[in-house]
Amino acid sequence: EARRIQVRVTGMTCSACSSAVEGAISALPGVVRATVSLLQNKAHVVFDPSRVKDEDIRDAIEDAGFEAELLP
Ligand code: 9UX
Repeated sequence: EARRIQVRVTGMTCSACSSAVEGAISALPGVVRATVSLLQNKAHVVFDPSRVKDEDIRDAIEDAGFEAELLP
């Protein structure tokens, strides 16, 4: 069963930033789809929870150089 989450992402200032975040999330095994809105400072991620955890997604965004907060 796929799960979908939203993540607040701060520190993105241009479309290359949001593309980098999308790429970092998409590179994780188990991620089905990742879309990032620069204007909304938000990522939407669909993933297989048996393969990747929401904390892994947050960590990948932070490793790419941005601040990430999992939204309820
Ligand atoms: Mo362009 Mo976004 O250098 O950091 S990728 S502002």
